[in-house]
Amino acid sequence: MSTAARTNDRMTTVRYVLVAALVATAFFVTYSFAVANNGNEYGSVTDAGGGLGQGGSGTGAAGGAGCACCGPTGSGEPIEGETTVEGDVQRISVDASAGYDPNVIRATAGIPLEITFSQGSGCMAQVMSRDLGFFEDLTTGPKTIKLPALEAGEYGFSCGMEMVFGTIVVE
Ligand SMILES: [Cu+2]
Repeated sequence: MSTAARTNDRMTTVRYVLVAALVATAFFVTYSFAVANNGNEYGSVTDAGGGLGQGGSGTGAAGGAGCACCGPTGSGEPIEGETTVEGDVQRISVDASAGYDPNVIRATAGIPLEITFSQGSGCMAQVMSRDLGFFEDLTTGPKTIKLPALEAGEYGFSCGMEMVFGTIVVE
């Protein structure tokens, strides 16, 4: 091999090494970007969880944990309760500290209904009903939901994330 050829060889090797280094760098930078972006995406998902939190709870993680600890009353085992008619209104109190107690509210048709939900947190931070059109935050204390006289039927309610349910049976 001549000196010139050997130099050429070395140049080629150097070129390969440079290209390899460039490729590696490019790959690494892309990878870092991807990881960073992924991080952001997870951030957004968490934010969305917080947003849903208006339908759920403050943070997604806490909400999930809260729901898991809603306990046996959260599993839907029926606990019946009956309203008390006082004058021209019927009332009932529901303990929303760990699932709903009662979770089956028996009410009378044709009499306005007031349901007082106790303070709730985590999974039980909000109470809502699509059937009756209410959504209340229970984190600051008990809330009384005033409903008009209802027709006979079954009306559902649930926690803000719709994981723990209750029923109002109007007869
Ligand atoms: Cu919930």
